[in-house]
Amino acid sequence: MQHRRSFLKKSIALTTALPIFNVLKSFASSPIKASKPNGLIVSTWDAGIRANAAAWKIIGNNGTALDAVEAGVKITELENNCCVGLNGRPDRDGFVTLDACIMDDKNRCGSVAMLQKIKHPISVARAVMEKTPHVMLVGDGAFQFAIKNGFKNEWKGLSKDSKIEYKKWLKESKYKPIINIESGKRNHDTIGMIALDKDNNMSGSCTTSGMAYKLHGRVGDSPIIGAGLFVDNEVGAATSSGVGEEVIRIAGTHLVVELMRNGDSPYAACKKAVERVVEKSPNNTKEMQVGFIAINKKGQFGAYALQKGFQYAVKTDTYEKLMDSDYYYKNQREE
Ligand code: SD4
Repeated sequence: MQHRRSFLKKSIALTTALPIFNVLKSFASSPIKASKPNGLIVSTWDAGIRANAAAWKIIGNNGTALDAVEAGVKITELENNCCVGLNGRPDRDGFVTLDACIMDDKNRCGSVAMLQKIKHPISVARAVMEKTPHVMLVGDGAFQFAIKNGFKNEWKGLSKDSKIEYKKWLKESKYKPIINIESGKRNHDTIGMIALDKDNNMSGSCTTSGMAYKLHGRVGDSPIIGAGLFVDNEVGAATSSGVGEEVIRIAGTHLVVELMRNGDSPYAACKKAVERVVEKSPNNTKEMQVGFIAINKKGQFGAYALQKGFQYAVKTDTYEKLMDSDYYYKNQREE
């Protein structure tokens, strides 16, 4: 596994090799004047670096964005430090329940929610898309479908780290999502990835164990097309991370794509979607994180979040970098 510091060194080296990127502030959107990249992958959080590398093996070899976004996030579904798959944190009753979805350039989409015991929910979501007339399967139905389609029950109980964290949590049993989920050495519990391949087609994927210690049965934004992920091959693609309820409320990624359709850059569209969260939420948005990332058909990318700390990983044929997203609550977080 690549250490973040060594990656950052590498990205500085890459930035130096590409003068046009030197003028970028780390949270800026992609450069308007840069020529269109020959393939582009953007994904949420620092785990995105490793996921992008796996996805690039496909796009770099003229593969499809669809294959790339599945292969990329499968890497994250196996990691222990990212809490996305079966190593993730449980709900309040001790069950690890997984949500995932995928969408391609032909408006096809597939999704699973509250799926248990399966290592690669993203691949089950793809099977829903490709093998059924439906978009979404949930719970035991999703599990039975997975088993019938060759997936294995690979549940071996809570991971060592999840067990320790869960025991600690049980002492107070308070549901209080932590901004950027920076608890201990394991952080985040979601990866969203959006990609443009060399044939100029886009796809996206999103997979998560959901908010830690949620109510049993709770489903977040990540498996919901138009909330956690949306792709329109004529326009662009977007995915989200953070408190899913806030993203669902505004149909977040559909909003981002529609804003891009109306002429906004990926950065501007993500920013407006975050502002919409603040405007519409009945909750205190100062106490939570929501972040969006987006790409468009011109190969530009952008991101915006409620709070400091939202990161996203970008990969093209000549460029790779972990970016700090711009964010809404500047004064509040910097005080
Ligand atoms: C959810 N959006 O289940 C996910 C959680 C997340 O980083 O993104 N965590 O609401």
